[in-house]
Amino acid sequence: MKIERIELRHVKLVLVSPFVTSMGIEYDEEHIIVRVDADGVTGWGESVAEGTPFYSYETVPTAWHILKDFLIPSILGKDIASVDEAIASYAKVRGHMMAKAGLEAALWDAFAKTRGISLSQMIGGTRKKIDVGVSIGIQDSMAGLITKVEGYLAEGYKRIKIKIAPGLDLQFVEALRREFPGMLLQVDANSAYTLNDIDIFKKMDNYNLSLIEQPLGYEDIYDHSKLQRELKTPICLDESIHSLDDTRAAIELDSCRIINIKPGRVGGFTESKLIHNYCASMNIPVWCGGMLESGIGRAGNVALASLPNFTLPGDISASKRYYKTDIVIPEFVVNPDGTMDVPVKPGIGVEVNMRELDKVTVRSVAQKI
Ligand code: OSB
Ligand code: MG
Repeated sequence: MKIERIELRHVKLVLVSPFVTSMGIEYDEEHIIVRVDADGVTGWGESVAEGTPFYSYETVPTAWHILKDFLIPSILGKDIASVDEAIASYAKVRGHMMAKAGLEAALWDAFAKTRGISLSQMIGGTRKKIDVGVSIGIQDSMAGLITKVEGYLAEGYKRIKIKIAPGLDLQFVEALRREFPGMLLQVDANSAYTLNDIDIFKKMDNYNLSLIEQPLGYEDIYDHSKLQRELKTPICLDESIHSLDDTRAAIELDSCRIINIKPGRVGGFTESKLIHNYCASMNIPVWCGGMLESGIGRAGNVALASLPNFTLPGDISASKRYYKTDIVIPEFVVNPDGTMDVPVKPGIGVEVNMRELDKVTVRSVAQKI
């Protein structure tokens, strides 16, 4: 596949409601949309680096720089036979997983379209529908949180995840458990605690949570092993896992018993699959995390979550849970039974809504041969 042109678009999408976490408050989401034109097909990807370096050190400007000055020049004009070949040509770039994942996603889409198969098929997916959950930011009031959860359960979502932060934790878990005794419930701390907070987690251990996501340091693997030892509830790592090697360290140290795979955080679908396969061999369930993606990134997450060891519902929600209008047609919807259909058309399986994409584009740059 001859790589003829690659375009980057810095997009800014306004969230339907602000998203509050231990990292701060987000009103809109800035990402980079990557477009690759090759052999008469167009591939689309989304780099989930955000406007701020609070979840990850990467930001839109750092990812833009790495894409424009290193990753794109390494493949532009080349005739590439596989995604692996593209990855090999920029392998010497260290880190910058979100930048890499955006480009890799566009290449996967282009290759799948060339072969006339869906992205799910292309990466080894086996499911036609995936189970989905929803990630709820920190709410102002308990009543407000309960109303939100009721609404999402009524829409079919199979599990609820709430964000927690010191002082905004046990009371929410306690109230939700009282109100919804049987629902699948999990919490995400985004690294807001230390081992000094162990008593909070020992108390949380009594509420039958499916998992506790990333309670400790954002690069930590060792302290999580000390915490996991004291808990029945599985710890799930998000921020700390950037590769298969991190995954192996975390599983071998028993730092977590579940892994959240975000293709953006680990450099793309290729590394995601390696992590998925390793976890399957170790009986470690995985689920697909989210970064408030537009429909382009969401399509990739849906395809990834169709792999067999994605046995827990992902942070993959309907387009309308995030944005008034998505940039793909059709938008992603949740079925009444809490599943989402895996697109069957070639590549990402949805059309890019160019009018809407133009509206949310802040700046763009294209390189061609
Ligand atoms: O920690 O999983 C996270 C969103 C942005 C950054 C980090 C996280 C999240 C979410 C939202 O939890 C998941 C989604 O619905 O996209
Ligand atoms: Mg998380």
